[in-house]
Amino acid sequence: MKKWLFSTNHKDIGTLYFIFGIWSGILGLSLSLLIRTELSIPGSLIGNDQIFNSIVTAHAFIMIFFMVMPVMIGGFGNWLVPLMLGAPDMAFPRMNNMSFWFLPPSISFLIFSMLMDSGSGTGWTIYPPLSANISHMGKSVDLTIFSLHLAGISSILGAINFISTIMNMRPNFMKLENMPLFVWSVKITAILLLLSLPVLAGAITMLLTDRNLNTSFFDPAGGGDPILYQHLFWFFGHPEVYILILPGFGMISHIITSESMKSESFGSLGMIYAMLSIGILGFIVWGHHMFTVGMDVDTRAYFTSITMIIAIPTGIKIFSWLTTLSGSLVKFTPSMNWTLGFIFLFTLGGLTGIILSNSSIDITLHDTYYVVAHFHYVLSMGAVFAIMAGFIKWYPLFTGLTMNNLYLQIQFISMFIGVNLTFFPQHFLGLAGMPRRYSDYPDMYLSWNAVSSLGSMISLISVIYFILLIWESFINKRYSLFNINSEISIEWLQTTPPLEHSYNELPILTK
Ligand code: HAS
Ligand code: CU
Repeated sequence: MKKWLFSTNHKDIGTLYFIFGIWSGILGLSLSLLIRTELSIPGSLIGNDQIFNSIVTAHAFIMIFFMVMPVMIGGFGNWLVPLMLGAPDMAFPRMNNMSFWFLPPSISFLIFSMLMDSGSGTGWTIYPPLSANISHMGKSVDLTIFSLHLAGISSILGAINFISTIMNMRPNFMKLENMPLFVWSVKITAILLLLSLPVLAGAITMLLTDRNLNTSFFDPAGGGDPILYQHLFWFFGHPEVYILILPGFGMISHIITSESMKSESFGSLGMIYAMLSIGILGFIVWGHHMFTVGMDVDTRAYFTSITMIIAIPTGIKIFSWLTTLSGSLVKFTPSMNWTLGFIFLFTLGGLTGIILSNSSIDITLHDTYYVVAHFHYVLSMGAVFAIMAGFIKWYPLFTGLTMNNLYLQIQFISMFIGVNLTFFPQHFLGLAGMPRRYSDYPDMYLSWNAVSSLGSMISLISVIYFILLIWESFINKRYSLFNINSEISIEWLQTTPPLEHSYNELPILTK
């Protein structure tokens, strides 16, 4: 057995998370292409709506829990937080390894749930009564629930580890307001995880007992209420969307500051308060996902207003990034391309969020492709662009190698075109009333769906190209001269555990 699989070293574990996240990302991407192929023209390709819905469900779960979260928090968090703090490792190194190893069984359960019985065609929200026995008999939904339990345990352990590390392993001279913004972003993310995941765990456990032990928490026939599930789910679900983006915010701050050759981000204290406000407000806006359940008008007014307030701290972040950039000579390096793309497209996605937060507008837009367009702008072009920016920026640190800049430029342009072609037309489809989670549509929606599916093919080619670029950097062995701290070499990946190198040995230079 390879020793590094059970390593307690934060960099090894970070690398494990990256490998896992890339693997899941490819799986999630494959599922998305099945979705886009089914929807490329009217009529049926897969020939079964339940299978289509299972694919949509698995796509969402895999991208959220097994791609974005492991890469951002597990990969970047593990690699960078101890280094930025000057700490020797995470506070609980063995628990860190355990956090990782909860994920492979968890994703296995999810994949089995897709393959067994008739699959979980519930959507990632698993709303009862659709997810109850009456509509989903068999074991699929139970397996999905177990999968979430395991992923949840993994994240809670990780969150405890990050909070402990950041609070206890800082050097004495590093005051909280001087702590790097990425470390702040991970700390706030970890607190969000710690407070929101147990609520999800409670909700899905109640669903599990409703399904298997004859309870009726969500079943009106026994005095329960399906709306209760929605409240519990979204009390987790909304903080979750900020969990997916906050570490990205942190990375973007570092990249902008370093690429514009400044010593500090504009208004770093303001950035900290902005992230804190986003984190706190994120817990009290969940009702904007439930405007159509029949809320009274005062509650709708409350959720609309409080949701809109989040635009203020988010605007503070956007404008602070732009101010940091201002006055510097902007060089279009690959990680800068992704960063500028992030700022532009995340803002676009944020603005459609503000439109959706109007309860009366949301009554017509809820469950349409407008919502799908909104969240893919903030996720596929927000979270994923931040991941790409960070991955390229710190690639020499992670691997000791450099990627080819020209190829990366081509890859950025093709991906930028691909994702925009995929998701921009979905605004029009949504405004025209096309509902989400259906495998077929009337002919009037054909043109924009065809464009969207074409875009997804371009993104696919671009992602394959990116994987080839990683491979290319490995076979051409372009060792990085700039990152003397990087301990990983190809030889290390094959044999030597990293702790045997010391910082002074410069293993990558002496090869
Ligand atoms: Fe969202 C649904 C509202 C941010 C992810 N969101 C989703 C779903 C996901 C998701 C995954 O209120 C679907 C869940 C599902 O499966 O059903 N979202 C917002 C708002 C923000 C927001 C107000 N979302 C995110 C982020 C995500 C994410 C970040 C993940 C990374 N979202 C909604 C609503 C729904 C929703 C409704 C439910 C829809 C439905 O019917 O189901 C904000 O955090 C965005 C703030 C950012 C900006 C841009 C930068 C700010 C500037 C300052 C000036 C702007 C001003 C606004 C003053 C606003 C530049 C002016 C307004 C104009 C229109 C011009
Ligand atoms: Cu929300």
